[in-house]
Amino acid sequence: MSVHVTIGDREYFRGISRIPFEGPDSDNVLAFKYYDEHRVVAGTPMKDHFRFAVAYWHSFCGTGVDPFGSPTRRLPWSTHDDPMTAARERLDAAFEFITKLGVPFYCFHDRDLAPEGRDVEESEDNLREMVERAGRKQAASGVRLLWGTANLFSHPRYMNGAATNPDFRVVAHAAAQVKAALDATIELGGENYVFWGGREGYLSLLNTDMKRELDHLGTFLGKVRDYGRERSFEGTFLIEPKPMEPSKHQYDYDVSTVIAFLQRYDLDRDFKLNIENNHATLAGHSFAHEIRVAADANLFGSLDVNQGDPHNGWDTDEFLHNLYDAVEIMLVLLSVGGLTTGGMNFDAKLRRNSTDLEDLFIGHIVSMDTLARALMIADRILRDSSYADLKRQRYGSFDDGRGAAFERGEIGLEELAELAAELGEPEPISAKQELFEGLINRHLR
Ligand code: XUL
Ligand code: CO
Repeated sequence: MSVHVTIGDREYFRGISRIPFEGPDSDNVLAFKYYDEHRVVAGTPMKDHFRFAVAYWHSFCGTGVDPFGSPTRRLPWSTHDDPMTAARERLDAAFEFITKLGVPFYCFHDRDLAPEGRDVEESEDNLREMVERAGRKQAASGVRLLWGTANLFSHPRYMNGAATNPDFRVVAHAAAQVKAALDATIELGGENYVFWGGREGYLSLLNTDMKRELDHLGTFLGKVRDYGRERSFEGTFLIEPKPMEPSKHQYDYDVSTVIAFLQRYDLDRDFKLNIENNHATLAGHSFAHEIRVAADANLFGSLDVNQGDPHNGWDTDEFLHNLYDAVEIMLVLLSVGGLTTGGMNFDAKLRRNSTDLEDLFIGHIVSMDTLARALMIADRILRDSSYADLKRQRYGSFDDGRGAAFERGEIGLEELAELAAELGEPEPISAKQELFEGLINRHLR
């Protein structure tokens, strides 16, 4: 990737240049210790294993504001009162950051890139101008768009939902916004288009016709798919599950719920899953579990990499730094064949009291190094240890004979029942969980 890009008149991250790879012994906080984009692991360069993407919203719009307090971070690219001037400066800062970090992709909501106007027309004009500028930045830098999405949750009109809103006029507004955001994604060569159902859910069943709302969502997504395919969008449509927040009960609760929804509304040929770690843990699952569920249904698409805090129950969107979790994720990813059109988007934000500009680099570097190190560990576990064999052996009784016939669906219930008597009481076979856990720990270096 070329580092020589036009970054506007101003340099926002002064004193920081392209982040180098210096290896595990480096003490330089602004260098990669494990992420070496060209290093080949399991036959693929690291860069292609991860397809890392910077999240526009947290990284360039996040001020540290929370329900209890004002912004803590002054963003030098967001000082202008005119929202379009601020948007142009934000784009300069974003491309300066992304190229200095050296990641291949970015992701945005329409409203991160361009401010909402007074009406639909002005909003679309704003977005068109910013898309045109972003296109020039992409061409100059080689940075690509992993996915675009529409913010259908911030504006008060969406307080009762967007595509699931009981008011048809709001559904039409949501359609206008999705159409413009999908046009923008197509224009910028986006490889995917994401739906996170921000307020698609409900607060009280007393005033909610759930069946009707879900039918509307199914119809809406089908129409978006038809529009995109007619305009030769070949990328993947993705749904990002989350169990709660901001709605009490979100319709896209978890991966299994979304799979059933996609199948029910005949969307499973065009839509896949964008899975986020902190959303998985809020649903009571692990990230690895959710990836596996999606992959087993051939519906695994992309990842929002972050992590929650194990001691509380909301979406803290921390930069992923838990090496043990990362190893589990990479074990699953390697065994399901990795990412295709998807990538790893850092849907993560700095803590409110991390206020230096360099912290944004440090958060990303730590996460990229964690995942890169986990990739090498997972690769070693799969290649040099008994892990895969031990797991396979647990199912050995289905490899031949009548177990294999059962797997092929050739043994009916009566015959199965007769076999129980014939085979006698089975000797217990240990699941060896502690052995598996120890085996993973031995390779954590
Ligand atoms: C919210 C969330 C979103 C989506 C995109 O929890 O994860 O940022 O990733 O709308
Ligand atoms: Co997300």
